[in-house]
Amino acid sequence: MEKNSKIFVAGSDNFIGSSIVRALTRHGYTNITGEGIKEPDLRDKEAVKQFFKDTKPEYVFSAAGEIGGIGANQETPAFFMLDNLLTESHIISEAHNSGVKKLIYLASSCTYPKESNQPMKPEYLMTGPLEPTSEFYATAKLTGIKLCEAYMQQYGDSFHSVIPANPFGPGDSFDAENGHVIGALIRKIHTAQQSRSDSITVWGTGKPRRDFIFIDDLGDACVFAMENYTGSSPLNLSVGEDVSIRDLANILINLSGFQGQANYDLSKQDGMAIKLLDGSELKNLGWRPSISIEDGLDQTNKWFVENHL
Ligand code: GFB
Repeated sequence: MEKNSKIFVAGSDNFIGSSIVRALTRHGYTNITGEGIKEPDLRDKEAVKQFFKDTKPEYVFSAAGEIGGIGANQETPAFFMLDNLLTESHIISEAHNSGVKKLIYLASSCTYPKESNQPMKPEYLMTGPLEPTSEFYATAKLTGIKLCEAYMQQYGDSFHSVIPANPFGPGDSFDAENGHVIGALIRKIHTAQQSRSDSITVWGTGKPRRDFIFIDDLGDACVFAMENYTGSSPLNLSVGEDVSIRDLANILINLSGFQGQANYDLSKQDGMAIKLLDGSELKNLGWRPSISIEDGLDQTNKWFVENHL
């Protein structure tokens, strides 16, 4: 990819897509097309077709599709599944039809089986049933991985999938009901502080372990994958470290100075017991994160205080 190559980030307005746009800019790429309001309605096949015909991007990141936390995935599974199926199939097929040189498809760690061995390696995909709380979204994301492989097999297209760890950071959703755990807990802690409540509610047992990646490191890793990855199986984008939800809640409580306690709501689902991605291939290729998870959580908490309170 040259610094003036024409690049399309599908989903440039969302949490992950916007981090890819920022990373491209940091790395000196100057020719990003279809950004923000110039992006076509990705659920509309004809609009996507016309966009590719008109703009002819050379490189594409497919980061579109609705995302949400464990609660939102259970509330609106059809919405998540359909939005992701439509957007990814339109982007990937039109990227092929217009002769895109390389495409990076953003999948999700929930594509791994519920009872997967840990840390999770790409060869474990499709070796067992999915986690029920996210199986519909995960099925759409698995389809995207397989669609890239199918184009690679049938036409020799350079369409590659990446599987990110759970992203967090400034710009995330901080919705207490629909966001992912870090955004939701930061919101709950500050709401409790404001209302002088002495506790917050954390869903589930606190025992699940998750592998988190700071959003700007994820954007950077996506650009790195576009520049360096040529493999046919998905590439995990992970630092390769996990933390329990209980420890995470305690870190966030300490960061905010909240004096109350965490109560665990056992009527809420835990989801997968552990999701830890094997990050060795990314490391062997030479990628390193720029920030520790602790510093990333501190930045995220500060960003929330400055932008949402
Ligand atoms: O972040 P989260 O929704 O993602 O939840 P998943 C992670 C863990 O935190 C789960 C617990 O064990 C939750 O039960 N948790 C505790 C909370 N309190 C809260 C809270 O207030 N809000 C939330 N959201 N969680 C999602 C999938 O699963 O991961 C998506 O549903 C996607 O499809 C995403 O793949 C990356 O890792 O459990």
